[in-house]
Amino acid sequence: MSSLKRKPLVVVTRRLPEAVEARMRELFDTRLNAEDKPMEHDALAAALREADVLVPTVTDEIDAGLLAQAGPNLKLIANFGNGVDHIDVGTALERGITVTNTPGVLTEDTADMTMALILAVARRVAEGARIIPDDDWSTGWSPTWMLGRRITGKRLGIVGMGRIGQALAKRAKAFGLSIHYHNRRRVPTATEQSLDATYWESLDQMLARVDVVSVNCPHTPATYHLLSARRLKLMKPEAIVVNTARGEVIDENALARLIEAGEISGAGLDVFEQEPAVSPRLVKLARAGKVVLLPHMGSATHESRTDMGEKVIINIKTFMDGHRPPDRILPSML
Ligand code: 8YV
Repeated sequence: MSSLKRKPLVVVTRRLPEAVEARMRELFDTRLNAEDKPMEHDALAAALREADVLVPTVTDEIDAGLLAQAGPNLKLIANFGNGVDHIDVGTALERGITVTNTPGVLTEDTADMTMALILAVARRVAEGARIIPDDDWSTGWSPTWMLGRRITGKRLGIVGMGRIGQALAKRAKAFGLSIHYHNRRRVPTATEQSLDATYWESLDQMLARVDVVSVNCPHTPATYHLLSARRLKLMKPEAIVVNTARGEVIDENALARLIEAGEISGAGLDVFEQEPAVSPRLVKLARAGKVVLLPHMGSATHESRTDMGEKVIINIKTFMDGHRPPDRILPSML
């Protein structure tokens, strides 16, 4: 787009790290959300009507109805976050609105959290961590108490071998897990070799053979309930599932049902189908020590969140200077 004479009006829907907000205020006519309350539908509509640039997060549902209310100035939605499934990107693009995201900078932290969930479920870390504060350790140590499962020597099946999937594979390999993966496209041979990774064209066949399944693919129409009830039933009863991607990729009800029935051993979930609402069945399973539930914390480090903000700024600045922003979402990615 051609450069504006005035500073662009940038509306940020949630509070961002201080350094990011300060820099945005220097560069743009920035409207911040000091209270950090999620913006209601009407407030979002008003922002879309006025702004040159909107900076939303995963907590803002930017659907076709809202986009229809966008004003003529809105030319860029610079999402703070990698996943853009909360934005109707197709409609935005049709209306001439560019959409960008923040890939790459949260890869390592999200992979760390995935590994943490695998360990937490297999070794009962969350359950164990509650025992001393709850004053429940009166009987002391016992040879047969709080036994979990060894992860070394087990098979990990990664669903989605993008940046985060590969970063997880590196970590898991160091923990002695063998790496298996399913992806739309097979990754280059050199990548497979460096990770000792086995490709499974058939997700069904991989699910039946691994001990840990990790979801690391984006949520798109093609991945909605990819782990359906039918597929989850293929898993071994001693296997566990972890998800740090998007809740919608797993049929959450089916997962809860299978864990309740002892047909899947447990799960570690950082994301949910109806965030911030979490199914009471999952909460009950968490209380029973069968699942570990985290409130969408995969990229929650000071470093990731600052770097994500930096990416948002670079995307806005390059766009406003009349160049293609580095992290555009292209129709082929949807
Ligand atoms: C972010 C995420 O915290 O980047 C993503 O896709 O899921 C999270 O790591 C969130 O999306 C920020 O909007």
